[in-house]
Amino acid sequence: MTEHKSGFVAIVGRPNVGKSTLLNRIVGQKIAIMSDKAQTTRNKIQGVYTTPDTQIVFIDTPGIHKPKHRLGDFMVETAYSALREVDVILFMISADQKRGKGDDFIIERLKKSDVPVFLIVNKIDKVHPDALLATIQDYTSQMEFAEVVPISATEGNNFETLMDVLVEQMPEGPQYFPDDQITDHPEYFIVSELIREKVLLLTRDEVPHSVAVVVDSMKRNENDKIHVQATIIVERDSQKGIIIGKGGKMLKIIGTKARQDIERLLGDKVYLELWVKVQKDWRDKQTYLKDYGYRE
Ligand code: GDP
Ligand code: K
Ligand code: MG
Repeated sequence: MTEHKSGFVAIVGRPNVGKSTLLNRIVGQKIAIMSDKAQTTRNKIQGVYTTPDTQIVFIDTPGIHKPKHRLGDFMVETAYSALREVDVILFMISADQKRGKGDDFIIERLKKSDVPVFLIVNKIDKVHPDALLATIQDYTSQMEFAEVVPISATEGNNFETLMDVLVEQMPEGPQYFPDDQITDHPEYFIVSELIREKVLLLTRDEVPHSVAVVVDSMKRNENDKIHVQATIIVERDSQKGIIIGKGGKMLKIIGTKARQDIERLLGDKVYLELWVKVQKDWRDKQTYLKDYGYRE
């Protein structure tokens, strides 16, 4: 009889290399938020992969980057504290991008880590095999990797291989989470991320990433729908105006799109009530971070 294996895996890499896409493929459901905008994923999200003899807990870290303000510091801190707790680190790069300062910044930190690092070269569907080889050579000349796995997170190329080598690296250990649990965050968090994603998508560059969404309550109402009340928090009145839109038009679109996603997630009819609130300079107020869900 083989022993049960379990362990923790951190996915690090520059924004937009495909970390959330891979995580979603692994857990098979939309949890981490995908977007073309950088740093959409702020929180430490755990997706859990469970088979009868293995459980792997994934941590999708926020983009590791040089901090610009205190929220940035906090994000970097969270990312690095996560790295010390794991059994394997997946360093993801995009095959169609040259190694840049952001990658070097991460490599310098990974070199100091005792944890085995896998180089995951994503988006191989976008490049010629020769270019892929050159990229791999460039990275492997920078540091030693326990494994190098080229993949396409969207197409699924080499996905099974990646899972096989990951499972191989997992130490003996118990099943931490029940079979059906794919994230340790309450539904509140996922719902707030879905709403935040819609705000960012629909307002494009007019509303900055500092926008936060807090789910105030979720309960079943008399019409047998899940009644969700949530507040969108921005820093300026002008941003509030953009989110609400002329005659409330924009907020209505945000609400409709978010509701459809939440219904898909919960498998239930949803009544979504959205509020918009201005909270000046909240990014620099460390004490507020906890309230907005940035602490574990
Ligand atoms: P993250 O910031 O690292 O979490 O990146 P995301 O998972 O949000 O992906 C950023 C963008 O790259 C999205 O538009 C994805 O659809 C796209 N993407 C991710 N993986 C692949 C891939 O393997 N091939 C291609 N062509 N696009 C990808
Ligand atoms: K992203
Ligand atoms: Mg992401």
